[in-house]
Amino acid sequence: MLVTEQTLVLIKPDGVQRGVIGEVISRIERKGLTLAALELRTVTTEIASEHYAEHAERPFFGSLLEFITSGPVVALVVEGPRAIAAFRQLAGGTDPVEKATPGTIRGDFGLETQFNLVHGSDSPESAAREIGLWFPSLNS
Ligand code: RTP
Ligand code: MG
Repeated sequence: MLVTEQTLVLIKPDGVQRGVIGEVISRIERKGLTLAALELRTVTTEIASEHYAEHAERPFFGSLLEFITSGPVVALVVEGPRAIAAFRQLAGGTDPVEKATPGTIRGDFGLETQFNLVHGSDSPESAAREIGLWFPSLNS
């Protein structure tokens, strides 16, 4: 049996506006992953910049923060064996056309890199940091 992992998933403002909350959660559940936390929340610029701190020097950082804070997101802690890689597989590559393949969330619903619908932690270290940031009261 593989060790259970947790990963931080966001349904970004475009995903909420597009009405795919149910679709994304359904895909997570169909994969066999479970939900350990779920909240609809409009994020502050402070939390958003901490969340995406690794991109602080990138040219798209300003527009990324503007986008992520532009409306409510759904934040989830998703759990299961290899949950981090499993959700990245469900999401597909960052660019919804060039990288994500059909059958993935981004490949099925996205057109532009910035508006790629979902976020998923990319490593155990990122997952621990992001879960602590979004759900400080959660014991994991
Ligand atoms: P995420 O962190 O949101 O799960 O996405 P990711 O790992 O697949 O991609 P990452 O390189 O971490 O980029 C974070 C988010 O920034 C936006 N982005 N825009 N305009 C651009 O060239 C560009 N590149 C990245 C996307 O929203 C991406 O998901
Ligand atoms: Mg990333």
